[in-house]
Amino acid sequence: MISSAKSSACFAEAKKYIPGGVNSPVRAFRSVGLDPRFIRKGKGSRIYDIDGNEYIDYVCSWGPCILGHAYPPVINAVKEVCENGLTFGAPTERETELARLIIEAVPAIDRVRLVSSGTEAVMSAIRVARGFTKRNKIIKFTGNYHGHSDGLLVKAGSGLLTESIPDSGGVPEGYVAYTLLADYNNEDSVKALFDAEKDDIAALIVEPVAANMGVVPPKPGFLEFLRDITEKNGSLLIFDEVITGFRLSYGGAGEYFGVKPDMVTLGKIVGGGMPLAAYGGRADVMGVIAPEGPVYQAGTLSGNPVAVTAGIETLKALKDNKELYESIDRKAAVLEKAFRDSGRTVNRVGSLLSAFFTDKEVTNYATALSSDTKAFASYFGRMLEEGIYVAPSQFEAMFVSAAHTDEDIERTAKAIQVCAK
Ligand code: KE4
Repeated sequence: MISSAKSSACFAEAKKYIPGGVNSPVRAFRSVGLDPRFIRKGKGSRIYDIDGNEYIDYVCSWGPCILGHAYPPVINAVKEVCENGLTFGAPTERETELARLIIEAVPAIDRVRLVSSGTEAVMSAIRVARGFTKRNKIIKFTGNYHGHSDGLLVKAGSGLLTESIPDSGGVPEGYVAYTLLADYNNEDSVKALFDAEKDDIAALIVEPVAANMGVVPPKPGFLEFLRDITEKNGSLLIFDEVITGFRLSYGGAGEYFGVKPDMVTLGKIVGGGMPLAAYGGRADVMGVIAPEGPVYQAGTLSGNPVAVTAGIETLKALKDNKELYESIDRKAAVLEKAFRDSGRTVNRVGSLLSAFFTDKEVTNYATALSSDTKAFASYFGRMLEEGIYVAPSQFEAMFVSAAHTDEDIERTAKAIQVCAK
């Protein structure tokens, strides 16, 4: 048994001051029945907790750390830019540089706004879609998670699934009246909503690869179907690429699948581990945003120079080393095979994967929910004992980074074959 005495003591102390002892629910390890590990440091593929334990990390801060922890070019650039001050609330040249990098990388983005979190990016994109179309309703999919803005906390994934609170408290009925629910990979469920509401659907938002009910790939043709039905009905298609952006390829899921949405939300990797996210899309759609147009969105730290610097250095590293995508995909395939050889259901797209403790093929919310979360909790605990840190939830993804070595992958595959049976 590896010691977690210091983490447990810190967790008890934290709970005196912070609800649940954490600043984001899924970190609390509640669904796996353990005390969370308090992390002291990360370097490359490793994280180290305050009890001195070392782990191979596949959470990667829920996706941002595609280059591994403390990637030197990012750290050095951030250190340097901090010397000039942290924030001005005024435009800086670096914001334009990052905006240009994003627009060059993501086919669907003609113009982009920088914000501070994925939640803020999605909330803003939804408002822009409503402002542009002058329609009210939004379609989302059960099990998709788009951050914690009120209107989207309806049958959402990620921590809401993990904690079995699919509809958050504190959200008045009226706030979700315009949120319509469809079933992922189920074209008929989408058609039915358009048949019933077509003249008032502003947008359909989708995780092009669902990763908040565990990883659930779009079935062949599903994204093309969504592109077609939204276009036919004058609604906007929004790809929530907070996870898939710069992850599936340098151009994200849009490039990976060859489907061009009207808007894209980005987070995680785009900020290189700092609080930075973005939303963008067609020039005409983005033209409604204040001060050019009537749709308001603002932020004290939007485009913060330090966060923007981390984002620029991260995207430059990815842009100059695109072969890393093939490498991390190949490494993830080794883990996928280890899970399959252990009898697990596995979904993988690129370097994103999830193993499920169910005999069903996991293609949507209902089949994801058929997973045995107690069996997952036992697997999680055994992996932690092996020094492998995966997400403390059946309904999250495993992320492979460029820092994971072949030895890391081999050791992890061996641990999977012991722990995931
Ligand atoms: P943030 O507000 O957490 O930066 O991003 C919200 C968000 C939006 N869209 C997608 C597809 C997302 O996955 C997320 C956030 N992802 C979760 C993990 N699956 C963040 C982890 C957490 O909540 O602590």
